[in-house]
This record gives sequence, structure tokens and C-alpha cells, in this order.
Amino acid sequence: MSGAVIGKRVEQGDADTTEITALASAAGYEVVAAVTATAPRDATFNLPSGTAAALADAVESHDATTAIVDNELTPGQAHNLSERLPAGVAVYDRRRLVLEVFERGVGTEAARLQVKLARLRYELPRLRADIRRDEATEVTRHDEEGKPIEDHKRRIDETRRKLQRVEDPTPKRMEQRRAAGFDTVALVGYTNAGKTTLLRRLADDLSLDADGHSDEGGEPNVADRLFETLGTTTRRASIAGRRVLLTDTVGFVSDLPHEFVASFESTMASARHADVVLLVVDATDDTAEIERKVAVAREQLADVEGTVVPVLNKTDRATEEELAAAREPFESEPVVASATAGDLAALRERLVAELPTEEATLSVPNSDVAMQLVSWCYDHAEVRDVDYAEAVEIRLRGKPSVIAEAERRESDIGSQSNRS
Ligand SMILES: Nc1nc2c(ncn2[C@@H]2O[C@H](COP(=O)(O)OP(=O)(O)O)[C@@H](O)[C@H]2O)c(=O)[nH]1
Ligand SMILES: [Mg+2]
Repeated sequence: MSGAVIGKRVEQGDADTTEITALASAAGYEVVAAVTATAPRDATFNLPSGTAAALADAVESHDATTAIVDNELTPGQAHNLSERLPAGVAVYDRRRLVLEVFERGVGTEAARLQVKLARLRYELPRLRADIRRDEATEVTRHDEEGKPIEDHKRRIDETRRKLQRVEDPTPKRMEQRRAAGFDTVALVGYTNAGKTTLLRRLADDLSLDADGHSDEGGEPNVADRLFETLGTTTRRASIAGRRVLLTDTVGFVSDLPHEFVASFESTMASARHADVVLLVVDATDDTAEIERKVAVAREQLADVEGTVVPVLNKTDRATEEELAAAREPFESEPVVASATAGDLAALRERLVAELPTEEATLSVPNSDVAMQLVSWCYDHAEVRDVDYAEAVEIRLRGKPSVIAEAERRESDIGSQSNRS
């Protein structure tokens, strides 16, 4: 893991580095030190020069690869700062770090292109500044000076055109998944709450087959083909007999830079259409922080179609009192979980209880086709009871679409046996 040193300047009060640290670890950095200052804006580094010097010392003494400044840096300020640091050390501002988090987290093609566009736009003024500097030192030959900028602009145009052509597949895909008998669950929450760890735990424990092939074996079926298009952010799980697709999202970021709103929203599309949304909250945050995050989340999730289930995660690191305090900001009782310690039984139980469910009793004449229906029911729903007599009676519960399909099959069998 590469080491990073955080730098942050605030106009007043104390600089809080909690979120920038969470973002840094979400982007794969280990934060080894933080240098903060309360001071007015400074034109050279956007940090007081004493703070810039302390940042350089910390980078050097920890042998860090990256300096992350939790403020915006103009291209010139980033350059000035990197001149102060050991050679080869990267200088990131907050936007650059958020870009990297998004690059790791996006699933769909549309979201990937949105992030690519945001990155190209972020880079353009920086490229211009580099070229101006080279010109000043006459490194660039004059007949080439415009070319890198033109190339870069062309890539922006290309990406924008591609983006217009890709249709957001989310609603259609969610519909296909539902039709194939999957319940859809999305994990949302702030960075570092434990979404990805929870997703892995839920999927790993219960995935039918790690390589993504059908549990029935043999020819790939519809479900397998859907599975091929999932990407890395969606995993399959089987929970209490229900086939579930779990989707990770990039997560909420405070003061999201406006050029990332589109990418953020395209990753949230999967949450908007999911049957259940697990809102993952870090129980080790203090109550005021949890309150603030839950309020933002509630606003962001106002238009979701499914049920929002709050999950208090990392409870292995909270005392009883902390846990009691952490529960307070929630309207509905949160599920208490630990993605790294504990068995997640309570979470699975709550999840299944929140999935849309219907019950039905089917009745068909006793025959081979009736047996086929029984076996279909076992594969697609929870069979409570089967009564074999002159008629076969099946009591089952499951997804509404599965129950509807079972009833359709029941009436097909009924009309066939009426004809014969
Ligand atoms: N102690 C503890 N650590 C956790 C738990 N869940 C996640 N973590 C850690 O918290 C960090 C962030 O987790 P991650 O799943 O990447 O969060 P995400 O940003 O929401 O996807 C990682 O270092 C995890 O190992 C938990 O229940 N308990
Ligand atoms: Mg994650």
C-alpha cells in the first residue's frame, strides 16, 4: 500500500481530517501523517508556507508516495508544492482523490465514461499549465505546442459522444434481473462505512458458485448470461432460498465537486431501482456525525423505489454506550452488524424480511406435470408445504413475480387437463 500524507487548511476552527482519510483509504492509500493549519488562503500553495514545509518533512520522514491536500489546488499551486517535495511524490487535491475513488468504484459503462470525462476535464487546465511552464523554459518546440491540448480536447469530445450513445442500462437491466427471479439489493453509505466488505461477506458466504456459473451446471442459462454483464460491483448471493444480486455503490462524499455529480448519480441508479437499499453507517462515528450523515442519506434516497434498511456496521469497535448513542439518529431500528467480526445472521434475516414477498397456495391434478411444478417451486421460491392427494397442493412464498409465474403455470396445467 502506498503511504500518503494529508495536508489541510481551514479558515477557522480545527481542521477535521476524518473524511479525507476515509477517501484516501478508499482509494488504496495508507494515511501515515496529517498536517493541518488554520489560516487565510495563500497564493503559493493554498497552505501557509510553514505548513507546506511541514508537509514536505512528513512526506520525507515517512517515505510517502503521495501528498493529499484536502483543499482545491490550482495547477500552479500543485506545481509549487511538488517542487517542495522529494522527486516523484504525487500531489493530489481533494478532487483528484475523489476521481480516483470513483474510478475504482463505478460499475456501468455510462458511469465509467462519466468519470473518464470528469478526469479529462480536470486534467485540461493542468496540461495547459505544464505546457506554459515548458514554453517558459523552452523545452517544447514551437511547432508542437498546440498539439497536446488539441489531442486532449479531442479525447474529451470523443468521450462526450460515446456517453451520448450509451443508454443507461440500469432500469432495463434491473427489470431483466427481476424477471429472471433475482431480488436486487444495493449497498449505499459514506466512504469507509464498510459497504464493500459487507458485500463480499454476504456474497462469499453464500454464493452458489464462485466462478459465476449456474448452480444447476450444464448449459449457461438466462441467469448466467445476466451474470456475465454484472461487472465487478455486483455479486450474487443466495439468502434463505432467495437469489439476490448485491450491488455496491461509490458512496456519498461530502461537498461532492459539481463535475462528479453525474458520475455519482449514474452509480446511484442501481440503488434507485433496487428492492432493498442497505444504508451502511459506521457505528464508530460520533452521534453528531451519524446524525449528519443519516440526514444527507435520507435526502439522497428520497426517490428510491425499494425499502431503505439502515445498517450500523463496525459494531465490534463500539462499546454498549456508543452503540446506544449511535442508534438514536435512526427513524427505524437499524440492523446491528460487523462485517469483519460476527456472522451477519441478523442482517440476512432482516434483509429477507424486507424483500417483497407474497404467498400463494397452488392446486393442480396429481400428474407428472404437477411434479414438475413442485420442483420448479422448490427452485424459485420457499415451499412451506406440499400435500399430495388426488390434487397436489403447494403452499409457497417468494418474490411477487415468482408467485405470479407459479400461478400462471398452475393455470396452464389446469387448462391442459380440462382439455384432455
Ligand atoms: N472493525 C471493523 N472494520 C471494518 C468493518 N467493516 C469494514 N471495516 C473496515 O473499514 C474499512 C472500509 O471498509 P470498506 O468496505 O472498504 O468501506 P466502503 O468504503 O464503505 O466500501 C476497511 O479497512 C475495512 O476492513 C467492521 O465491521 N469492523
Ligand atoms: Mg467500497
